Amino acid sequence: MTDRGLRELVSSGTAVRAVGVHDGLSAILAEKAGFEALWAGGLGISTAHGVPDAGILTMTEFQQDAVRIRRSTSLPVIADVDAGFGDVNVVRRMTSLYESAGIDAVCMEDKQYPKRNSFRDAGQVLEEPEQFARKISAVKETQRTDGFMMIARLESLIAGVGMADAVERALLYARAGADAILIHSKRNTSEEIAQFAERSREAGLALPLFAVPTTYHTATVQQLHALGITGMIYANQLIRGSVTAMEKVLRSLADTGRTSASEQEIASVKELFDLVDTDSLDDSAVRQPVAVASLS
Ligand code: SPV
Ligand code: MG
Repeated sequence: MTDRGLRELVSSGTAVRAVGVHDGLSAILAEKAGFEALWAGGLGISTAHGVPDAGILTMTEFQQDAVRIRRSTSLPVIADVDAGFGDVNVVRRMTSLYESAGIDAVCMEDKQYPKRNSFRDAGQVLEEPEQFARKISAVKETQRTDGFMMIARLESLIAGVGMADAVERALLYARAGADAILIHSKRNTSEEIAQFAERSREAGLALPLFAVPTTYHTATVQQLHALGITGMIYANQLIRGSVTAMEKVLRSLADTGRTSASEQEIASVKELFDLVDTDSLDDSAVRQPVAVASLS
Protein backbone atom coordinates (compact mmCIF):
# COMPACT_ATOMS: atom_id res chain seq x y z
CA MET A 1 0.00 0.00 0.00
CA THR A 2 1.31 3.46 -0.87
CA ASP A 3 2.02 6.52 1.31
CA ARG A 4 -1.26 8.12 0.37
CA GLY A 5 -3.62 5.30 -0.43
CA LEU A 6 -5.99 5.35 -3.34
CA ARG A 7 -9.04 5.16 -1.09
CA GLU A 8 -7.97 8.33 0.69
CA LEU A 9 -7.30 10.09 -2.62
CA VAL A 10 -10.63 9.04 -4.10
CA SER A 11 -12.59 10.19 -1.06
CA SER A 12 -10.78 13.54 -0.91
CA GLY A 13 -13.17 15.06 -3.43
CA THR A 14 -10.48 16.11 -5.89
CA ALA A 15 -10.01 14.65 -9.34
CA VAL A 16 -7.67 11.66 -9.48
CA ARG A 17 -5.69 11.34 -12.70
CA ALA A 18 -4.33 7.83 -13.23
CA VAL A 19 -1.82 7.46 -16.03
CA GLY A 20 -1.52 4.18 -17.91
CA VAL A 21 2.02 2.85 -17.59
CA HIS A 22 3.57 -0.42 -18.65
CA ASP A 23 6.93 -0.61 -16.92
CA GLY A 24 9.13 0.97 -14.26
CA LEU A 25 10.38 3.78 -16.47
CA SER A 26 6.96 4.93 -17.66
CA ALA A 27 5.80 4.84 -14.02
CA ILE A 28 8.72 7.03 -12.93
CA LEU A 29 7.98 9.53 -15.72
CA ALA A 30 4.30 9.72 -14.72
CA GLU A 31 5.22 10.35 -11.10
CA LYS A 32 7.73 13.06 -12.04
CA ALA A 33 5.07 14.74 -14.16
CA GLY A 34 2.88 15.12 -11.07
CA PHE A 35 0.04 12.66 -11.63
CA GLU A 36 -1.82 11.20 -8.67
CA ALA A 37 -2.07 7.53 -9.56
CA LEU A 38 -0.99 4.85 -12.03
CA TRP A 39 -2.99 2.47 -14.18
CA ALA A 40 -1.21 -0.83 -14.83
CA GLY A 41 -3.25 -1.39 -17.97
CA GLY A 42 -3.71 -4.60 -19.89
CA LEU A 43 -3.36 -2.95 -23.29
CA GLY A 44 -0.09 -1.20 -22.40
CA ILE A 45 1.43 -4.22 -20.68
CA SER A 46 0.33 -6.65 -23.41
CA THR A 47 1.60 -4.37 -26.16
CA ALA A 48 4.90 -3.92 -24.35
CA HIS A 49 5.19 -7.72 -24.29
CA GLY A 50 4.45 -7.77 -28.03
CA VAL A 51 1.12 -9.58 -27.78
CA PRO A 52 -2.55 -8.56 -28.26
CA ASP A 53 -4.69 -7.39 -25.34
CA ALA A 54 -6.88 -10.49 -25.33
CA GLY A 55 -6.07 -12.44 -22.19
CA ILE A 56 -2.89 -13.83 -23.79
CA LEU A 57 -0.51 -13.04 -20.92
CA THR A 58 -1.03 -15.00 -17.74
CA MET A 59 -2.28 -13.61 -14.45
CA THR A 60 1.23 -13.94 -13.03
CA GLU A 61 2.77 -12.00 -15.91
CA PHE A 62 0.29 -9.15 -15.43
CA GLN A 63 0.77 -9.21 -11.67
CA GLN A 64 4.55 -9.11 -11.99
CA ASP A 65 4.41 -6.11 -14.27
CA ALA A 66 2.00 -4.34 -11.90
CA VAL A 67 4.41 -5.01 -9.03
CA ARG A 68 7.34 -3.71 -11.09
CA ILE A 69 5.33 -0.52 -11.64
CA ARG A 70 4.42 -0.38 -7.95
CA ARG A 71 8.03 -0.67 -6.84
CA SER A 72 9.24 2.07 -9.15
CA THR A 73 7.27 4.92 -7.54
CA SER A 74 5.29 5.80 -4.43
CA LEU A 75 2.06 6.42 -6.36
CA PRO A 76 -1.02 4.26 -5.85
CA VAL A 77 -1.43 1.61 -8.53
CA ILE A 78 -4.74 0.50 -10.02
CA ALA A 79 -4.25 -2.85 -11.71
CA ASP A 80 -6.36 -3.73 -14.71
CA VAL A 81 -7.21 -7.39 -14.10
CA ASP A 82 -9.38 -7.84 -17.20
CA ALA A 83 -12.23 -10.22 -16.38
CA GLY A 84 -10.43 -11.60 -13.32
CA PHE A 85 -8.49 -14.30 -15.24
CA GLY A 86 -11.12 -16.97 -14.60
CA ASP A 87 -13.98 -17.92 -12.30
CA VAL A 88 -14.53 -16.88 -8.66
CA ASN A 89 -11.87 -19.32 -7.48
CA VAL A 90 -9.25 -17.70 -9.69
CA VAL A 91 -10.53 -14.27 -8.63
CA ARG A 92 -9.84 -15.13 -4.99
CA ARG A 93 -6.23 -16.04 -5.76
CA MET A 94 -5.89 -13.01 -8.01
CA THR A 95 -6.97 -10.77 -5.14
CA SER A 96 -4.38 -12.25 -2.76
CA LEU A 97 -1.61 -12.00 -5.34
CA TYR A 98 -2.27 -8.34 -6.04
CA GLU A 99 -3.13 -7.15 -2.55
CA SER A 100 -0.23 -8.89 -0.81
CA ALA A 101 2.15 -7.26 -3.31
CA GLY A 102 0.99 -3.77 -2.32
CA ILE A 103 -1.26 -3.00 -5.29
CA ASP A 104 -3.92 -0.47 -4.21
CA ALA A 105 -6.84 -1.55 -6.37
CA VAL A 106 -7.97 -4.09 -8.89
CA CYS A 107 -10.28 -3.05 -11.70
CA MET A 108 -12.26 -6.00 -13.05
CA GLU A 109 -14.52 -5.77 -16.09
CA ASP A 110 -17.83 -7.53 -16.66
CA LYS A 111 -16.87 -9.29 -19.87
CA GLN A 112 -16.42 -13.00 -20.35
CA TYR A 113 -12.93 -14.39 -19.97
CA PRO A 114 -10.81 -14.29 -22.11
CA LYS A 115 -11.85 -10.79 -23.01
CA ARG A 116 -10.90 -8.58 -25.94
CA ASN A 117 -9.75 -4.95 -25.70
CA SER A 118 -12.80 -2.70 -25.60
CA PHE A 119 -11.78 -0.81 -28.73
CA ARG A 120 -11.87 -3.97 -30.83
CA ASP A 121 -15.23 -4.48 -32.48
CA ALA A 122 -15.23 -8.27 -32.27
CA GLY A 123 -15.58 -10.31 -29.11
CA GLN A 124 -17.34 -7.91 -26.71
CA VAL A 125 -19.27 -10.54 -24.77
CA LEU A 126 -20.69 -9.50 -21.42
CA GLU A 127 -20.62 -11.66 -18.31
CA GLU A 128 -23.98 -12.57 -16.83
CA PRO A 129 -24.62 -9.85 -14.16
CA GLU A 130 -25.14 -12.19 -11.17
CA GLN A 131 -22.05 -14.14 -12.12
CA PHE A 132 -19.97 -10.95 -12.20
CA ALA A 133 -21.48 -9.81 -8.90
CA ARG A 134 -20.21 -13.08 -7.38
CA LYS A 135 -16.72 -12.25 -8.64
CA ILE A 136 -16.94 -8.84 -6.97
CA SER A 137 -17.99 -10.47 -3.69
CA ALA A 138 -15.08 -12.90 -4.06
CA VAL A 139 -12.65 -9.95 -4.14
CA LYS A 140 -14.26 -8.33 -1.11
CA GLU A 141 -14.32 -11.55 0.91
CA THR A 142 -10.67 -12.26 0.10
CA GLN A 143 -9.05 -8.87 0.70
CA ARG A 144 -7.35 -8.41 4.06
CA THR A 145 -6.81 -4.66 4.30
CA ASP A 146 -9.44 -1.91 4.34
CA GLY A 147 -7.54 0.29 1.93
CA PHE A 148 -7.60 -2.19 -0.96
CA MET A 149 -10.22 -1.21 -3.55
CA MET A 150 -12.36 -3.18 -5.95
CA ILE A 151 -13.32 -1.13 -9.00
CA ALA A 152 -16.11 -2.75 -11.02
CA ARG A 153 -15.90 -1.87 -14.69
CA LEU A 154 -19.06 -1.71 -16.76
CA GLU A 155 -18.84 -2.68 -20.41
CA SER A 156 -22.54 -2.32 -21.28
CA LEU A 157 -21.95 0.77 -23.42
CA ILE A 158 -18.99 -0.88 -25.16
CA ALA A 159 -21.03 -4.00 -25.93
CA GLY A 160 -23.93 -1.82 -27.16
CA VAL A 161 -26.56 -3.08 -24.72
CA GLY A 162 -27.53 0.37 -23.53
CA MET A 163 -27.68 2.78 -20.64
CA ALA A 164 -30.43 1.02 -18.69
CA ASP A 165 -28.33 -2.16 -18.54
CA ALA A 166 -25.32 -0.12 -17.36
CA VAL A 167 -27.27 1.57 -14.57
CA GLU A 168 -28.89 -1.67 -13.44
CA ARG A 169 -25.56 -3.47 -13.36
CA ALA A 170 -23.93 -0.57 -11.48
CA LEU A 171 -26.53 -0.88 -8.71
CA LEU A 172 -26.09 -4.65 -8.56
CA TYR A 173 -22.29 -4.35 -8.44
CA ALA A 174 -22.54 -1.75 -5.67
CA ARG A 175 -24.71 -4.17 -3.65
CA ALA A 176 -22.11 -6.89 -4.25
CA GLY A 177 -19.52 -4.68 -2.54
CA ALA A 178 -17.72 -2.75 -5.30
CA ASP A 179 -15.86 0.31 -3.96
CA ALA A 180 -16.09 2.27 -7.22
CA ILE A 181 -17.55 1.95 -10.70
CA LEU A 182 -15.68 2.45 -13.96
CA ILE A 183 -17.99 3.32 -16.82
CA HIS A 184 -16.36 2.67 -20.18
CA SER A 185 -17.45 4.33 -23.41
CA LYS A 186 -16.01 4.47 -26.92
CA ARG A 187 -18.02 7.46 -28.11
CA ASN A 188 -16.10 10.51 -29.27
CA THR A 189 -17.87 12.85 -26.85
CA SER A 190 -18.40 12.51 -23.10
CA GLU A 191 -22.20 12.67 -23.49
CA GLU A 192 -22.73 9.00 -22.66
CA ILE A 193 -20.54 9.35 -19.58
CA ALA A 194 -22.52 12.40 -18.46
CA GLN A 195 -25.78 10.50 -18.93
CA PHE A 196 -24.53 7.54 -16.95
CA ALA A 197 -23.32 9.78 -14.11
CA GLU A 198 -26.69 11.50 -13.93
CA ARG A 199 -28.92 8.44 -14.30
CA SER A 200 -26.95 6.26 -11.92
CA ARG A 201 -26.98 9.04 -9.33
CA GLU A 202 -30.75 9.42 -9.74
CA ALA A 203 -31.08 5.66 -9.31
CA GLY A 204 -29.27 5.91 -5.98
CA LEU A 205 -25.69 4.95 -6.86
CA ALA A 206 -23.36 6.66 -4.41
CA LEU A 207 -20.01 5.14 -5.43
CA PRO A 208 -17.11 7.12 -6.93
CA LEU A 209 -17.02 6.93 -10.73
CA PHE A 210 -14.03 6.34 -12.99
CA ALA A 211 -13.87 6.96 -16.74
CA VAL A 212 -11.35 6.35 -19.54
CA PRO A 213 -11.27 9.41 -21.81
CA THR A 214 -9.55 7.79 -24.80
CA THR A 215 -12.04 8.45 -27.60
CA TYR A 216 -13.61 11.53 -25.95
CA HIS A 217 -10.19 13.09 -25.53
CA THR A 218 -11.40 16.66 -25.90
CA ALA A 219 -13.04 16.45 -22.46
CA THR A 220 -10.79 18.01 -19.83
CA VAL A 221 -10.21 16.73 -16.32
CA GLN A 222 -12.22 19.69 -15.00
CA GLN A 223 -15.16 19.00 -17.31
CA LEU A 224 -15.28 15.30 -16.42
CA HIS A 225 -14.95 16.09 -12.72
CA ALA A 226 -17.86 18.51 -13.01
CA LEU A 227 -19.94 15.68 -14.50
CA GLY A 228 -19.32 13.66 -11.35
CA ILE A 229 -16.31 11.60 -12.44
CA THR A 230 -13.71 11.18 -9.69
CA GLY A 231 -11.05 9.16 -11.50
CA MET A 232 -9.79 9.73 -15.03
CA ILE A 233 -7.71 6.94 -16.49
CA TYR A 234 -5.35 7.97 -19.31
CA ALA A 235 -4.89 4.36 -20.27
CA ASN A 236 -2.83 4.22 -23.41
CA GLN A 237 -1.46 7.65 -24.35
CA LEU A 238 2.05 7.03 -22.95
CA ILE A 239 2.64 3.81 -24.84
CA ARG A 240 1.18 5.34 -28.01
CA GLY A 241 3.49 8.33 -27.59
CA SER A 242 6.47 6.07 -27.08
CA VAL A 243 5.68 4.12 -30.26
CA THR A 244 5.69 7.38 -32.23
CA ALA A 245 8.98 8.47 -30.63
CA MET A 246 10.69 5.12 -31.24
CA GLU A 247 9.54 4.98 -34.85
CA LYS A 248 10.93 8.46 -35.48
CA VAL A 249 14.39 7.57 -34.17
CA LEU A 250 14.42 4.28 -36.10
CA ARG A 251 13.37 5.96 -39.35
CA SER A 252 16.06 8.58 -39.01
CA LEU A 253 18.79 5.99 -38.35
CA ALA A 254 17.57 3.80 -41.23
CA ASP A 255 17.44 6.77 -43.63
CA THR A 256 20.72 8.51 -42.75
CA GLY A 257 22.94 5.72 -41.46
CA ARG A 258 23.71 7.65 -38.27
CA THR A 259 21.93 9.00 -35.23
CA SER A 260 22.95 12.67 -35.51
CA ALA A 261 19.50 13.88 -36.54
CA SER A 262 17.90 12.31 -33.47
CA GLU A 263 20.61 13.39 -31.05
CA GLN A 264 19.04 16.75 -30.21
CA GLU A 265 15.58 15.28 -29.75
CA ILE A 266 16.19 12.28 -27.54
CA ALA A 267 16.90 12.02 -23.82
CA SER A 268 20.59 12.06 -23.00
CA VAL A 269 22.28 9.12 -21.34
CA LYS A 270 22.65 11.37 -18.29
CA GLU A 271 18.87 11.85 -18.21
CA LEU A 272 18.42 8.08 -18.17
CA PHE A 273 20.94 7.82 -15.32
CA ASP A 274 19.05 10.53 -13.39
CA LEU A 275 15.62 8.97 -13.92
CA VAL A 276 16.70 5.86 -12.06
CA ASP A 277 18.86 7.72 -9.53
CA THR A 278 22.14 6.30 -10.72
CA ASP A 279 24.11 8.83 -8.61
CA SER A 280 22.84 7.13 -5.46
CA LEU A 281 24.99 4.09 -6.23
CA ASP A 282 27.63 3.28 -3.63
CA ASP A 283 30.68 2.56 -5.77
CA SER A 284 33.00 1.81 -2.86
CA ALA A 285 32.56 -1.92 -3.24
CA VAL A 286 33.44 -1.91 -6.92
CA ARG A 287 36.59 -4.00 -7.16
CA GLN A 288 39.80 -2.43 -8.38
CA PRO A 289 41.58 -4.43 -11.10
CA VAL A 290 44.03 -6.84 -9.53
CA ALA A 291 47.61 -6.26 -10.68
CA VAL A 292 48.97 -9.27 -12.53
CA ALA A 293 52.22 -9.17 -10.49
CA SER A 294 50.31 -9.60 -7.24
CA LEU A 295 48.87 -12.90 -8.44
CA SER A 296 52.20 -14.76 -8.41
C1 SPV B 1 -6.45 -1.00 -20.75
O1 SPV B 1 -5.71 -0.03 -20.68
O2 SPV B 1 -6.05 -2.16 -20.91
C2 SPV B 1 -7.90 -0.82 -20.62
C3 SPV B 1 -8.48 0.46 -20.95
O3 SPV B 1 -8.57 -1.77 -20.28
S1 SPV B 1 -8.98 0.39 -22.61
O4 SPV B 1 -7.89 -0.07 -23.42
O5 SPV B 1 -9.36 1.76 -22.87
O6 SPV B 1 -10.13 -0.49 -22.72
MG1 MG C 1 -7.60 -3.53 -20.21
